Parts: sequence; C-alpha cells; structure tokens
Amino acid sequence: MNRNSATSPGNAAHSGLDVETLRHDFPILARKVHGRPLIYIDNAATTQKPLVMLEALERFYRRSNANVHRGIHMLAEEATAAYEATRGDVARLLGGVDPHGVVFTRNATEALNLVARSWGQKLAAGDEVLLTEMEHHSNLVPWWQLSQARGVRLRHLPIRDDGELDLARLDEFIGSRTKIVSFTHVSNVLGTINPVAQIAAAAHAVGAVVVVDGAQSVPHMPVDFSALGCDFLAFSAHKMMGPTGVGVLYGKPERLEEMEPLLGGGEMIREVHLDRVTWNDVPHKFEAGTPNIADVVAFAAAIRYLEKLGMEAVRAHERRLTAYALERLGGLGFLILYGPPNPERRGGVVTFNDPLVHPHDLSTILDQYGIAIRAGHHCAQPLMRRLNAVATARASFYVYNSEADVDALAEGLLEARRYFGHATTPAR
Ligand code: 7TS
Repeated sequence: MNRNSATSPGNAAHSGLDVETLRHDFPILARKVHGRPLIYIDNAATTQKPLVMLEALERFYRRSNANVHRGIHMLAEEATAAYEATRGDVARLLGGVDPHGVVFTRNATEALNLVARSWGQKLAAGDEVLLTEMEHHSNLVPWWQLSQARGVRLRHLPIRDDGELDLARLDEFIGSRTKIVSFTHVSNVLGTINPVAQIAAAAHAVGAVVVVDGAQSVPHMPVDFSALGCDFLAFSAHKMMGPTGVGVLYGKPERLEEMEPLLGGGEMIREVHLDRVTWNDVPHKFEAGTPNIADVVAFAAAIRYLEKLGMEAVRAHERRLTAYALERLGGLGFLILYGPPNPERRGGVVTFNDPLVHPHDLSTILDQYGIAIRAGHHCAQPLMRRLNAVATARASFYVYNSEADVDALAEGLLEARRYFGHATTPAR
C-alpha cells in the first residue's frame, strides 16, 4: 500500500468551514452509489444543492407561482418581487454593483453568446477578438461563429508550460485592431487563476471591451466585479448550488445600453406599433418572454447560503484541499498533474493523467468506489491539444469535500493500476 507521507490536516477547521456539519445540508450526499457512500468531486461540471435551495424552489411553486412583470394581483406581485430580488442578491455577491446590470440567461454559455452576438454586431472585417488557449468551448465557439459571419480575426493568447497565460506576450496580441478581449477567470482544466485586472487594463488601453468567463470563479472565491475591471462577466447558477437553467450576464449598465437585444417578444419592449418598436430598459430588454422565474427565485437561496459560509472561507477551504490533493496525488509518483504547481495560483480543480490507464477507465473504476470525477476533454479541445492529451481526468472540489475524499481518490487510482496489472510504485 503506497500510503503517502503527506500529513492529512484531518478536518477543515482552519478554513472556517465545518464540513461534517454542512454536508447534512445537501440531501444527495447521503445517497449510496454502487453500495458506497457518494464522493462527489465533479463540481466544475455542476455542484450539489443545499436543502434551502430545494425548499425555495418548491415554496415558489406551492405558494407564489405567477408570471412576472404583468399581473396586478397578489401572486404576480410576489413573484415579480422575488424574481427581481435575486438581481439584488447577485449584485451584492459581486461586490455591491448596480442590479440593473444583472441579465438572467439560461447559463454561462448563453451569457457569452449574448455578448458575442450582440456586441459582435459592432465589429467589422479585420477587427480582432483576443481569446486564450485555455478557454472552454463556450468562450470559443460563439467567437468563431462571429469570425465566420463578419470576417473578424480571432487571436489566442498562448499558455506557458506551467499552465499560466504567457502574459509577457500580451503586447503582441493586443493592438489597435483589438475590439474584444474575452477570457476565463479560472480555467476549468488547469485551475489557473488569471490576472483579470492586468489583462483588462491592457485591453482598455486600446479601447477594447473585456468579457470575463466567471463560470469557475464566481462560485468559488470572492469576486468583486469593479475590482476585476471588466465590462462583462458570465457565470452559471448550477455551478454554485443553484438550479440548472439560470445563468447571469453581468454587464456595466452603460455597456448594456449600447447593445441591441437578440430576442424579440414580450417583456423586452416599451412600445410596440405595427411599424416600430422601442426597447424596455436594461436589463429587461435582454429578457424576452417569460423567464425562468422559479429557478431565479431559488438561486437567491443558494447565494445566501454561500454568503453565510463566506466566500473567503469557501476559497480558503478549496485552496487547502487543492494543496492537499496536489501533494497526495503527486506523491503517488506516477501521475501527470496539469496546471500551476502553486495552489495559491489555482482554483479547486486538479486535472491529471495516469500514463498507463485511460481517463475513462479511471473514471469507471472510481465510480465503482462511489467516486464521481470527470474524464474527457472538458469542453476544451484546443487546450487538450496544447497539453498533448487526448483526454484527462479531473477532480474538482467544493465546500462539502474533505481530505478524506482526496485520500479515497488516491486509493481508487492505486486500485485502477492494480486492476490493469500495473505497478503501483513509479518505475525508477
Ligand atoms: N466556462 C467555463 C470556464 C466552464 O467551466 C463552463 C462549464 C462553462 C463556461 C459553461 O457553463 P454552462 O453552465 O453554460 O454549461 N464547464 C464544465 C466543465 O468543466 N465540465 O462540465 C461543464
């Protein structure tokens, strides 16, 4: 048994999170998978839900269900107030910004598409959009579509071998033709935390607008929109204990004012004549039709739950777990670990490969032990190519994970090697 010498801190007392207690807030964590207690470490894909959020969802449908922004009856007013209140919760979470900048979408992907399609209308052939090599497909494909439609040139800031963006080359990639710079705050594969303010300053110096994909940052650390210095920030509720079907595009209200709506219909208009239409105010002009009312209302409960834990504490907990995982998995001696070696520089994502076992096999074997990880390309195929990997395995943590989960993962990886008849000690 290759017991690692890394000393397990035992519990998460140092980070301020009482994991054992808060785990009871998540009903799904009590279930068994293949007869084993569930160890859910696929949180970058989606997170589990606390009871308070599930109850808020049910309470809405049981007590307050009505359409928003139209009725003058009591339920309609309650529903509208609750829906609009979530905008305030989002704005507070982002550091106390103007709630008028909160546009509800279906997910982060739709939020990024909204900027690409709407702001993208301002771009002409020869203009440039700067992305990076570490983007999720949702921050690549909409821009590729724009490049096809308008002859816009896409550029991609490279990453270094240590998994950090090659910022020394930023000047080569940002220039007078750059109109949009769009990049992820935290990589869903490498975990790298990118220096948003620095890149945003360089982009603004040439008059470009800055779009940040916050899908892996907003759920996991304090994110102060104003301090980021960007114009737009996209993220998904389901990755932060909220329901599926809700995303946010936070935009500086003055930027949103400059954008054309994509979808036309009810709610997004002020006046409709048979020959002309005027738009509603922001953010409503981007929310055509009946929105996902119940899920937006329930999202507020998730935000409040996170705020009660404290985003600093969430970040501290994940940083500790990531440091432990890097040490524990690194200590096995046979894994390739991707991303920056310093846990200060990364979010709670640890991506790895066993050179002798395909990640899909790893995932299948771990599943037999009740351990849920993700294996595949993580919707980042260009990054996989850059890493010379067809696929990778990834563990991603949240507040309900502990050092014991990391230990179970390490044991499972050893079991996978034994299953395939490979040595569990590195070849010398
Ligand atoms: N951006 C990043 C950085 C992501 O990690 C994801 C989802 C998205 C955007 C898209 O989010 P959605 O809610 O619109 O789908 N990432 C992952 C992942 O890493 N595994 O499954 C989904």
